[in-house]
Amino acid sequence: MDCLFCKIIAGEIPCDKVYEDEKVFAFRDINPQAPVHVLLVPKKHMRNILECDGETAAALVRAVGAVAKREGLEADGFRVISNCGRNGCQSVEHLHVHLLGGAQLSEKMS
Ligand code: DGP
Repeated sequence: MDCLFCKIIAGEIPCDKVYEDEKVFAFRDINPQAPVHVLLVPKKHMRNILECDGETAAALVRAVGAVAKREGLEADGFRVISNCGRNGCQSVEHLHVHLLGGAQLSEKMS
């Protein structure tokens, strides 16, 4: 399968990895939109949130918490986004969660 994030998880494409557990892999976004911008992806390929099972969703949420604490975002907060499909502007078809923080973010989300 020709999937960019599968290749990053497999180590075939370099990344700035920040976290890994049995189900989740996390690395810094190549085009950061905030001082902290981490992408969390399930190791198992799935296209988007519509294909996500409960176990993977739980693992992603746990990993978001772990990375947010590790990155020092606990006190001031952060934002979690998962773009889905064309209208959601999803550009990589491997489910990913953006974790953004480290500064005051815009009130606008659209
Ligand atoms: P989205 O637009 O929600 O599909 O977000 C995809 C994100 O992936 C986008 O913010 C940029 C990031 N990205 C794309 N290619 C690479 C890459 O090769 N390495 C890293 N670290 N991030 C990438």
